[in-house]
Amino acid sequence: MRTTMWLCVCACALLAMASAVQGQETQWLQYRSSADASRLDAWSSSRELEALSERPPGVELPEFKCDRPLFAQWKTEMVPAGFLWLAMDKAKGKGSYDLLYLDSDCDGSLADETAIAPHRTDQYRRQFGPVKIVFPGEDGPITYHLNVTRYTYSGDRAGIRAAAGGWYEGRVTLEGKSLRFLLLDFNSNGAFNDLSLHFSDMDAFRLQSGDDLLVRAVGKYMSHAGKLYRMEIPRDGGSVRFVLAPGLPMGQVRTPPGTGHVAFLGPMYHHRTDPDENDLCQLAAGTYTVEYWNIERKDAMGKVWTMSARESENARPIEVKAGETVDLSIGDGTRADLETTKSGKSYTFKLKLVGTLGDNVRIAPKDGQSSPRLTITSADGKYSRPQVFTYG
Ligand SMILES: [Ca+2]
Ligand SMILES: [Ca+2]
Repeated sequence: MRTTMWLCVCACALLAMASAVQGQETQWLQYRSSADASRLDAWSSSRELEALSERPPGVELPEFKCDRPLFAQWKTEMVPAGFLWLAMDKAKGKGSYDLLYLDSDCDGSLADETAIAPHRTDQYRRQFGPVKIVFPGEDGPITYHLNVTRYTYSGDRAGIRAAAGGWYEGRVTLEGKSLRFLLLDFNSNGAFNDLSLHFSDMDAFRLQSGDDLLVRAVGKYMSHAGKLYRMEIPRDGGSVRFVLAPGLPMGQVRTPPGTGHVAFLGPMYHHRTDPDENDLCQLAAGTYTVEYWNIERKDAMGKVWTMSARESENARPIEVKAGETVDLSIGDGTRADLETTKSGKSYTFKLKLVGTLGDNVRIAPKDGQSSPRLTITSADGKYSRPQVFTYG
């Protein structure tokens, strides 16, 4: 009996050691928060909230000091309603909106909340946070923080933005190596495992070993050092588990000659790679958008030009099927769209390069800047003047 027990204990210990070496066990992360989360390693993409002037019906409200408080919904799937209410008031009853109420206990009421003053104020902004929110969770309450900004620029440009103020970090073990891991609620919706075809609606992680830094969107999988791992992250983001995933169905993408670097983004994984000598990229079967690409070509004078596109929200997805090759339609076929608007006596010309996937393309000489030119000539030819476009 005693021998059997010892054998069991030894077997368990060996199993634990083996999984620790491979990093395939659940690895716990520590939660952090900051008003400056977006300025630290823990960046996120802030969300514009629609500011409403009408009082939301059925919501208990505090006593406001101003006549026209503002209201907004912050969308989060971490509460059954799918959003939390926030309101903005004016401490002196007039002037700027400088008090924030946020439904921090997720009970649907703002009447039980304490008014929060901004931690930073400048000519254009009132910055609040990090505001602590406690989400209800199946295994107990979940702490999260949100940073809220009220901005007022000149003219009509005023609004409310919300950005994640909390993130997770810790040391994780992968293939026996200890690495620094940061998990970011990039789309600022309270959850940490959002998968998407677009940057605007995904979460992200950073994996660092010395100078070797991997910054990627969260996916069902992760590509690291030539291997694919299944990546398990719970909705509330408290842990991560990497499981080696050999044998995933793979397809390939053929890129045009001269493609230097290409990045694919999708729910499967976020993969940055260089095509091989046959212009092919190996990719797990799935749907992706091309998050980045660049192509170098020489013109007739021998000058090298780079064409590239990055994070194009309108880019059409591509489908990679197991065992098949899909041709990537980038570079050739890019068209120039010239948009003209008239305001009073002046005209504004906007030049946009649109790729065949709908991506925003940029062309520049490899060794410097060059702006496109537009020459405007009158019908009788008496007026002719070249103009240079500026970026921005
Ligand atoms: Ca409340
Ligand atoms: Ca998220």
